Amino acid sequence: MLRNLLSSLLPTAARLTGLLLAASPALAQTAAPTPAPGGNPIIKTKYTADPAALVQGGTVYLYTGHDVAPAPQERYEMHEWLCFSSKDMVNWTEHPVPLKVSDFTWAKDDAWASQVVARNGKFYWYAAVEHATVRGKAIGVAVADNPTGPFKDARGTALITNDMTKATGISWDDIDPTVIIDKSGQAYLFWGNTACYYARLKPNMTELDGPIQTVQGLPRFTEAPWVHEHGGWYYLSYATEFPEKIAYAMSRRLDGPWQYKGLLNEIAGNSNTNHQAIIDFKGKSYFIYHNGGLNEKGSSYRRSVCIDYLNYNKNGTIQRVRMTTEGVQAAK
Ligand code: FUB
Repeated sequence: MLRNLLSSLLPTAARLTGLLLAASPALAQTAAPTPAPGGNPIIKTKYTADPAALVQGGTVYLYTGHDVAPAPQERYEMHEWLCFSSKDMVNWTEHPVPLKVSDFTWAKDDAWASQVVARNGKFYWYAAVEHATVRGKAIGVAVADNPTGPFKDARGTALITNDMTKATGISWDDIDPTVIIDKSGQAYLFWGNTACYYARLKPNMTELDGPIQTVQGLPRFTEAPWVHEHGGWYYLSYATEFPEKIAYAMSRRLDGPWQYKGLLNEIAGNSNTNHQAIIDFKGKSYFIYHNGGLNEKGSSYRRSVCIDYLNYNKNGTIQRVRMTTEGVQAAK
């Protein structure tokens, strides 16, 4: 009797829900199923670009840019950076927006590529933006007591402005910062477009400690340097040519000389940029990058972060990355 009553009511309830969803797109959005975790791209709810990752104990923090250009707009629109964390590289939790261009009062727009590094219990976020008064791109540094922020401008001025670098005549050569601290505690900032620059940082992480130099030995360097250490080698990976592939060089010292080793990753599908972060976590190595593959509107200006495995050879060289739809398995 009760079963009969329920089954006679069910079609009515389903119709009613359908009518309500059609009448209210907002309700339809709320009712949409949460995409299952796993597979590439890893973030399925918004467009993410220019990944940088930081390992802190058993947690990986992923920092990304946020593409918000509406389709079919074919130019970047990026006003803030995003932060996600995971304990297994598959299940990601999004945190409240930790840093926006407007947190740098001297900046105009363009929340381009960035990286967060930890030192002495603080977290320093180096980020590329368009400067409001000095022509061209610039690099700022924000600081927080926690990897998820909130971050605040650590200087009140840009750390790098376009008038400080002279190797190219372009106004966007001061982008894509990456920072590494060597075993002696010396921090180095690398960055660039067309020319790859580097400089030492003071222990306070917010001031240069010496001249800006240009890295030699990186053929067809476009942008997106990422410097990491593994097994006693330093690796400088970077975007090469355009549309971009990822290449890399190795050295025993951060001052070089760097020895070019070839390509790591091919063109990332329908994205003309290809921006990588490389980390070790729970015994495996990961290549984190972006493509334009989230949905039919994905493109060079609506990008999405993906993760695949990175494998080293015995002599320290790195095997080509295999970009996959399946992505990585949960790390244990
Ligand atoms: O996201 C804007 C720019 O596109 C980045 O700074 C570059 O690395 C490229 O990914």
